[in-house]
This record gives sequence, structure tokens and C-alpha cells, in this order.
Amino acid sequence: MIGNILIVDDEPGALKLLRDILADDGHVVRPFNNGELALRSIMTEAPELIVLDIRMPSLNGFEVCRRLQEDERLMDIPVIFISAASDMEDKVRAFQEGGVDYITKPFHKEEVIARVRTHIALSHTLQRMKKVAEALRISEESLKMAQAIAHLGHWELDIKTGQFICSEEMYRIMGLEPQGQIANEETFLLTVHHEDRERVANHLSKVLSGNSFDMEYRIILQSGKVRVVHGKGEVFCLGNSKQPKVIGTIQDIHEHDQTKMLGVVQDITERKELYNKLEEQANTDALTGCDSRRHFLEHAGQELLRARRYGGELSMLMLDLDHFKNINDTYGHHVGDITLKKTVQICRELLRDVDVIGRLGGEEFAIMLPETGNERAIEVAGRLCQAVAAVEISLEDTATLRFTTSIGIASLAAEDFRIDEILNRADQALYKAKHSGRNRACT
Ligand code: GH3
Ligand code: MG
Ligand code: MG
Repeated sequence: MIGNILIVDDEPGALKLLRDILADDGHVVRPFNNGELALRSIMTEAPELIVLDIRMPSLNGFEVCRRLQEDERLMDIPVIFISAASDMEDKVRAFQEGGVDYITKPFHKEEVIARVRTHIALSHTLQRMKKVAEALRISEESLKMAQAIAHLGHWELDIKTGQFICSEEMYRIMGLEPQGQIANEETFLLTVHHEDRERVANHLSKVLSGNSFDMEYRIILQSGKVRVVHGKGEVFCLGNSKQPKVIGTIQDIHEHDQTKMLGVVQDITERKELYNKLEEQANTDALTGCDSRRHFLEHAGQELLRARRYGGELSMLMLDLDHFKNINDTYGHHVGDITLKKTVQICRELLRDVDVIGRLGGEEFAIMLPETGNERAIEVAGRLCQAVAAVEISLEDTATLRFTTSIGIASLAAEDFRIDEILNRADQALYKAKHSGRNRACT
């Protein structure tokens, strides 16, 4: 193994001999006859090995070595000291001063070559180790960063010992200091919301028989805050076999010494909240706060199935404001909007909690009346018409606006299998109401 070696000796004969021995062995050699010059050269370009005479005028070998140790970039360069064969004291001190070895004068060619080769090889190995350690540190750091970005923590359960190890991010998600508070399955389960604890424990125990752990559950932070997490876990067998990941059965688990369960926890509280918010938005009409068309039809479909299954009654009202275009044209779109909101408000006040109002579009609403037969629906629709006609909306210039609505009524019949069949009949009834003078309910 060829090395880049710097040698220092104040004796010209010894320096030349040493240089020749090392150069003949194939090394790149930089010779110096005093410590100051050698130090300067080392700072400019660090060698892989320094062979350093102890006894030199002005700066001796030990002092040169001390200077190297003061510099972080140079402290790891191995130094072999050169001492006189007779000087036992120097040899002992050579190691105390941080030398890795010594060679004695007069030089024995084979000994010099052997010691230098050994330390060059060692130095190369150390450099490789340093690089690997640095790469490992970076990848661990990246993993930590990635986990933090994804709000993803991981845990490891040693099935044999029951020991639980959690990553830093896992502790962060739990709102705990990363000091090993979660040491076993029991303490892990304590972080789970009490309503979800049994479910998580059951699921976890099933993992031991080879199922993977994959579920959403709630955790409770020390602050009392509730977070929703998605837990995943699988059994890994880290034995001598070439297959490092095995989802094991109970038997497999007890056959392998190093069987561990690895899992991740992902904090999805924000995602869940956002999803709920978007769902709420999609289900609600932004202007009036009643159900959106899509949500109303979904709801009505379910109600139809229920009514058919249990032989219950169900009625639908189709409601359309009269001459609404005139209101917009006369008072402006804003007043039109107020009228729409007011209409929904009146319906809410008159209807039961189980009745559902949906905005089908524009100034057209549908109202579902569960457990309500035709007769009762006619009554409700009549009252709605009257209530709307009685409303006065005060406008800015002390004027008041009054408006009316027409309603079509239809009730569930034996041949109705789909909700639009009832709605179509209600629509036809609405048409009738419009054409027979408006401000009325028709069947
Ligand atoms: P009819 O008595 O026959 O129902 O007459 P109409 O004027 O009420 O019916 P038409 O269908 O001709 O007009 C409905 C109007 O409703 C037209 C449209 O500009 C208006 N409109 C639809 N959506 C909204 C809304 O969200 N806000 C307001 N202010 N107006 C709306
Ligand atoms: Mg209208
Ligand atoms: Mg209309």
C-alpha cells in the first residue's frame, strides 16, 4: 500500500537513508530537516503518515507532535517517532506524546518498511471508516428530517423482551420528552385514547400471529389534546437467514432470537381536520347553510331505502320562489340572496329536526319529510306558503319586501324505487301550483 509520507530528521545522512528506503518501497516522500518547515508543509498538504525525529535543535519532535494535536484537521495524522536505539525513556514518551509507533536509529530497512506499511494501511482503514461513519450520520439525519417532515415516528417492539423503543419523532408526536417514557407495550398503550385502547391492544396482539398492524386511532397528549394517528406495523425476523424481513407466525417468532416488531405512526390530525372541513363544505350550500344538492340526494336516497324496508311513509316538497327574477331585477342580487336565506330560515323554524332541506339550484329547494304521509305533507306545505307570504324583509329606504313561494308535494308510492321518481312528481305538482296562480301548494 503506497502512502504519502512526510519525514523529518535534522541529520542529513539519516534523512537521506530514510527517504531512499521509503521511496524504494514505492511511497511518495517529502523530506524535511527541521520541525518548522515540516509543520508549514503539513499545513499546506496533510500527509497520510509522519515519521518524526525526536531530538532536533529548536523545535523537537514532541513539540511538533503537540502542535499537530492542537489542530483538528491534523490531529488524526499518525506519527511514528524516530529514537536512538539506546534511549528507552524516549520510546515510552513517544506513545505518551501521541505517537502510534517508533523506529530506532540506526535504521533497519525491513523494520522501517514493515512499520510504515502497517500504519499506512491502518490510516487508510481509519479514513474509510470515517467516511462511512459520516455517510451513516448523514443518512440518520436525513431519516430524522424525513420523519419530521412526514410527521412520521417509528417504534420497535422486541417481542422476546417486551422492550419498546421509540424514535424522536414518535415522542414529538406523543408530546413527550424523548427520554424513554415508553418502555413497554403497557406504557405505549397508555398514550392511546381510552376508547381506542382495547381495539389497538387487540390489533397489536394479532400482529404476533402474522397479521400486519394498520389502523387509525387517537392518542392523548399530556396536555390533554387528542391527536389522530395512523399506526402500521409488521413483524421482521432479523436472523442469520438471507431474508431479513419475514412476517412470522407465533412459532416463527419464538424460533428466532432477534425477532422484532417494527412500526410507524403518522400524525394525520391536520389532514383529517382538513378532510372533514372539505367534506362539510361539499355537503353544505354556502349561501343558505342547508344541504347541498349532492348531499340532499344522498340523504334522501338512504331515507327512501329505510322507508321501503320498514314500510314507513315519506313525503317530498319541491319549493320555488315566485317571480324571483323580479326581486333580483328590482332590488339587486344582494336582496335576492337575503330572500333565499330568509326562506331557508322560515322553513327551519317550521319544520322538525328530522326534516331535511336541500338547495337543488337557484331559488329551488327540496324538503324531505320522513315518516310523513300525503295528508300531513299538504298541511306542512300550506303552512310554509303562509309563513313565507307573511314575512317582511326591511330594505334600506324603509320599504319592505314581501314575496311568495309555490310548493309541489309528492309522497312515497309502492312503485317508487328511486328518489327522483318522487321528486319528478313533486316537480310536476310545483308546475301545477305555478300555473294555477302561485303562492300555493299542490299535489
Ligand atoms: P317563477 O315564479 O316562475 O319561479 O319565476 P322566477 O322569476 O322565480 O323564476 P326564474 O327561473 O325565471 O328565475 C329565477 C332567478 O333566480 C334567475 C336567477 O338569476 C336567480 N338566481 C338563481 N340563483 C340565485 C342566487 O343564488 N342568488 C340570487 N340573488 N338569485 C339567484
Ligand atoms: Mg321561481
Ligand atoms: Mg325557478
